Amino acid sequence: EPPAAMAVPQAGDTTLTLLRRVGVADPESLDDYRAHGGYAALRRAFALGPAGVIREVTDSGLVGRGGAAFPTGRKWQATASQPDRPHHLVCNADESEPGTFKDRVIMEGDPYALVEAMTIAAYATGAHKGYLYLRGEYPRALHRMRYAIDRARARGLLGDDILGQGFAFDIEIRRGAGAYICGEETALFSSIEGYRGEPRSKPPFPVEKGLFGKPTVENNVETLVNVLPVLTMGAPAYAAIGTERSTGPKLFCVSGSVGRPGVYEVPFGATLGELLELADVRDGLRAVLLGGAAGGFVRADELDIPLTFEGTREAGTTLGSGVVMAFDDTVPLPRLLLRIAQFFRDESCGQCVPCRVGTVRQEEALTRIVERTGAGAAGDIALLREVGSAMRDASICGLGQTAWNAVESAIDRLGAYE
Ligand code: L3W
Ligand code: SF4
Repeated sequence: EPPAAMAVPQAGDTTLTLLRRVGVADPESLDDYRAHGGYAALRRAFALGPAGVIREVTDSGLVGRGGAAFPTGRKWQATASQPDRPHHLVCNADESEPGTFKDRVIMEGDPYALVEAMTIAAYATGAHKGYLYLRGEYPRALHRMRYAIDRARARGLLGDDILGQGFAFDIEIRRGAGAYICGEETALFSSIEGYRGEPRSKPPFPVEKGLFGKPTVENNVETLVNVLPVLTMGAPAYAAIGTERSTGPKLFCVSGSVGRPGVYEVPFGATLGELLELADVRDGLRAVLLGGAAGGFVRADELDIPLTFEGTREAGTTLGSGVVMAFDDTVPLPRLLLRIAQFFRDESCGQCVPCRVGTVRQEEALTRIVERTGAGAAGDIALLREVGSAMRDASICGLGQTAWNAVESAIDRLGAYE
């Protein structure tokens, strides 16, 4: 059994939308991909024309799945309308948020879907070159994507005249080298351009000045593959899935104290508790980390939170990129928080002071609490709040802005040091 299928406990469920081919179709066979509905979306895209595709994506309500939920149609329209040429397409496959492994499952289990989706995004936004920035620690995904791109090219589905429609597009893979920060969209551009992976200030946004200073659409893997059902079902049918403000299906990466960890597909609006039931949550659940290291903890008595962007925001937490990490009461919370802080200190690019210094101060304070070497937890918690708010307010990019989220939520919602 291929590992991708093992990571998808729902594999074979014919009601799935995004995961329906994973573990079912042979990920190396283009014929199998087509036999399971592949390339119907691209044909519809050519029939609609670029403006028609953007209209359909806008009407579907699709928003970015990397965590920030920016409307995909608006991003595509903003790039398509730039007079500056050339336009570029970048697929952010540098999946590195702790607890996130959904993009990996797509690339390993349904690689042609990403090739087709990138082709549609390029067609809609006027790009002829696409970069797939792939996390360096994903050798199987690299192999599968490289193979799929080569096969698609050999069959006229990439190259100078795709499906005889006169549209030229090709994909180049670039591998990350292990830095979490290169998943930040502008650091990723710097990395491709051959510079250090350091984020740039926004605006200008990538849609205007992105890769090599040119208008660029950058989307996450999961965002792109959602365009396939948008086009095959049509925008109204797609928008009917989920809730009014969070439309479509969503992938969640469930791990920790559960019997069946893996990637799950549920419509937006399912509750946290329903998702954890699917994953066979164990007794003694104490807390759930939502949204990854950059997200926040919720308590075991808050499982009725609806998994939507608006529902998690109202509950004072975040959906992020879809991480659901369950912790039972055997997990030593202070050590877990220290581990998260070490991650951010390690991964800070060091470019701006609040994050470079703040992540070190945060780790030091959490170490003193764990090792009981300070003057008492209360003083260190006060220091953590001060450092945390400086990082949140004054950091250049999301890493520094969110580096204190998990610790803050553990103190305020879980009473981590009481
Ligand atoms: C045009 C405007 N474009 C914003 C674009 C912007 C970007 C997107 C979102 O991610 C998330 C965080 C965590 N005109 C625009 C515009 N845009 N205004 O919209 O932008 P932004 O800046 O809100 O967020 P971001 O920095 O792209 C922050 C999550 O990322 N995170 C980690 C994620 C990890 C993964 C993974 O491992 N797969 O996704 C860490 O913070 O949830 O919400 O494209 O250009 N006026
Ligand atoms: Fe680098 Fe941190 Fe500043 Fe982001 S917030 S630019 S990771 S130092």
